[in-house]
Amino acid sequence: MTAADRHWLRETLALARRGRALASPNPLVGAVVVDSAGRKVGEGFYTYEGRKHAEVLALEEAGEAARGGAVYVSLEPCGIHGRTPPCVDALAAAGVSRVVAAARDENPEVDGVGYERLRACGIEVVEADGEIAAEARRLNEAFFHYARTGKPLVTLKAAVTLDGKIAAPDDNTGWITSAAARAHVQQMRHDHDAILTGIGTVQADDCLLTDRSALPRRRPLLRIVADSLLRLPVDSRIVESAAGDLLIATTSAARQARRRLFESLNIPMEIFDAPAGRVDLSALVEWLGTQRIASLMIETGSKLNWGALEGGVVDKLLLYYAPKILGGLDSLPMVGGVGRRTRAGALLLENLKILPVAKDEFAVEAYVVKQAATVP
Ligand code: AOF
Ligand code: ZN
Repeated sequence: MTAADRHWLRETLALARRGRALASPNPLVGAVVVDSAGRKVGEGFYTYEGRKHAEVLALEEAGEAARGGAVYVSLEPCGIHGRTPPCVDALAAAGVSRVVAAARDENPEVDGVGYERLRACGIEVVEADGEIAAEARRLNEAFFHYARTGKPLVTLKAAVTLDGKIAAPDDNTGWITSAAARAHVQQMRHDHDAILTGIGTVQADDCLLTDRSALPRRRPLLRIVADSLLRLPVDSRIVESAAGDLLIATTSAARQARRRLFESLNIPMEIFDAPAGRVDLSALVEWLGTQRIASLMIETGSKLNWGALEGGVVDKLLLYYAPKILGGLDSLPMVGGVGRRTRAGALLLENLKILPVAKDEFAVEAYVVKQAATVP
């Protein structure tokens, strides 16, 4: 790969990002066509409603100028018939001589097929590696996870003090982290299809859980409250602001009268029964996959954080740390419940990354090591 290749690939990544919240449950993809003289003659990015893949949009813009040129794309071009004909056919028909791609398509239906078919057509294929490949992979990590498992990628987000506390015993108003960290969280909500909290958090915080990034999105952020007994107050802000974007995950133990009340408010409920009257989070996550939800973030309290981690549904953590210490045995830890009783039994994390947020603030991103021990 040349410096020019890297430059154009970076541009495809920027283009792909223009599809944020507009492409799911399909991938974020950007493409650039460069003619044989090294000039950009076409570009495109994917949106689900627009249907046409990024490569096709870029080729359409380039027209005849694509002949003999190169196509840069943030994701391996598809070699299959889906909602559209295969992009490899469009690339071959356009007479492109070279394709440079930032990441393989880990969608099992597609993986590797695109490159193979392009090479079979006599087109030179260059696969990126290093930083750019990692960034491109990361851009579609939820899509890849969803394509592989049929389930959304689940990210647990929390804002904590340096000693891991999320709430003080005597007041629960205001925020732990700064405005900069909260702006990050809004961007994160924007990148997700759904968000989950628990009834306890709604009762304590009267949270809204909306995407307030002010950026466009194809589907509203689906707000989900896990509420086994349907105790959700009808005058809570989350219920009052519901506009087809609120779902209650409940159990069959909830009273009929409460169920009828939410039915009369047109708020959908789904039953996911687990032992001890709890909401079955694994079943919820699986069901969300059938609803074409590719990413779920969890923003909740100690109890549900534990339930989600112990239940093995969390794939990834994003922890925002504030330069504060609360201390005390009465303040709430990020993860409550009974916890693991031995150090050897601790939940393990890997691939940690520290993300700078503001002066004296950072976030830690980490992936949950899937262990047999998390399966009850
Ligand atoms: C996209 N946009 O720009 C590219 C994709 O039939 P579809 O449209 O649902 O897409 C089938 C697959 O094509 C998709 O899952 C992905 O693996 C691959 N490439 N998809 O939506 C694009 N280049
Ligand atoms: Zn395609």
